[in-house]
Amino acid sequence: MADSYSNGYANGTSPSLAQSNNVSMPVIRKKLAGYVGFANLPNQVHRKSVRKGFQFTAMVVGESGLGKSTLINTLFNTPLYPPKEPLPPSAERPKTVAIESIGADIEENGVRLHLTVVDTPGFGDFVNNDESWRPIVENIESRFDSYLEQENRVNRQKIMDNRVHACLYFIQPTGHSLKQIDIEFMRRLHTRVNLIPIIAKADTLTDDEVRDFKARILADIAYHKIHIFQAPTYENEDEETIAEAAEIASKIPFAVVGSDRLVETEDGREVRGRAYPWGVIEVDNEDHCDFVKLRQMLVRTYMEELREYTNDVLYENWRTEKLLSMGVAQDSSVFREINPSAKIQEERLMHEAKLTKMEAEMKMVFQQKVQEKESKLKQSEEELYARHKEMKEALEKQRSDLEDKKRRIESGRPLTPEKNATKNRRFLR
Ligand SMILES: Nc1nc2c(ncn2[C@@H]2O[C@H](COP(=O)(O)OP(=O)(O)OP(=O)(O)O)[C@@H](O)[C@H]2O)c(=O)[nH]1
Ligand SMILES: [Mg+2]
Repeated sequence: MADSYSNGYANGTSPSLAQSNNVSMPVIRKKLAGYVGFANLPNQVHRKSVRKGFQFTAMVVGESGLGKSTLINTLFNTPLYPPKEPLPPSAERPKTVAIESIGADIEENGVRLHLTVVDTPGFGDFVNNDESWRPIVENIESRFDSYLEQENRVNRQKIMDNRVHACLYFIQPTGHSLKQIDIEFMRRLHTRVNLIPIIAKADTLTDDEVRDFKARILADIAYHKIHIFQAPTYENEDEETIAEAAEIASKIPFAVVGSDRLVETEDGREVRGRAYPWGVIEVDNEDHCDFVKLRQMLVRTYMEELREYTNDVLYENWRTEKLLSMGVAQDSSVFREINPSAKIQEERLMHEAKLTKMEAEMKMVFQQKVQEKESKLKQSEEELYARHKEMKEALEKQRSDLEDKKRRIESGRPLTPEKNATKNRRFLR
């Protein structure tokens, strides 16, 4: 142990080599000779996040009376929603989907959670429900907007995360299959929020009905290519965690029963549940409904995953779309992961290409100059040659004239033979 530590590089890799070649650098596993202290990092993170507290925003969507408020009260074991006074039949009912949000600070074993529940009463309650999804999409996007605006501020210290991290969609326990409004809603929302489908008031269906209903819902969801939140699994995870994720996944869509009242069972226990003449349905009993699994997914095991997926995928996609629609182009090369050795190689190739180009340009300029010089020389040579020929011809002519003269003088003929010839001819006549 001490050896490998003092030697420094257990596999004999020298530091300079390791640094210069850091891309393919092998991971060096070493044992520590003594206490360093970073094993305490998770505790530091734990302490810090406990001090800061957590923020979580859940949205509930579904027709009126499906038990949304009751389930939220049951989930967080807090009476967030007081019992509702039923409206008299003559009362004016709202014409649109109203969106209300309630915030509450709850604490469990010293861990604080700031919970916001966004309720959407009125969804699906109208004669024409075609556009019911629209105010909900707008609400989700306006929360993204406000987050983006905070991110763009100079001071980004205190960002309030009001984005919706999960949307519980309540399906009416008809026992048939999804209704058009359910499909439309999920199709519009699945790219903006983590959808968690729920079969409301599952106590109104028998076990077989629940099983068949679930299968039909899942088939509809798959057919319409709707993405619902799935518990993620990672490599190297222990069997227990993988089994837990599979167990949760197998319960989707969760068939739940909500109740914030305590009732007494036949065997004298006090439980949260609903009492019927034939017995008690216990909310927290896994044999009775999927409430426990839903709570596990939403709160106990995957709250952080829901927040992470909202931030890293849903919000990021929305942000990209928004910026693109505003005409801000993204330089994808900036976001590409940079491999240093590939970068060096790329720069070297670029440099070489630049040199070759310069060389070719210089060669071309040189050739051009040579060609110009050559054609100039040729031109002056031709001119010289032409002058020379001219002069030669002139001299030749002079010489022949002189020789002619000489011959005539020698033969005693007059110098202007033409004139004499005409005279002679006249004389002969
Ligand atoms: N059988 C049964 N009844 C339930 C369940 N959950 C709630 N209820 C009852 O259904 C009624 C409506 O419950 P709420 O929680 O007010 O329903 P809601 O979806 O919030 O209704 P709106 O706020 O009007 O949209 C109440 O009388 C509840 O007691 C359940 O799981 N099973
Ligand atoms: Mg309600």
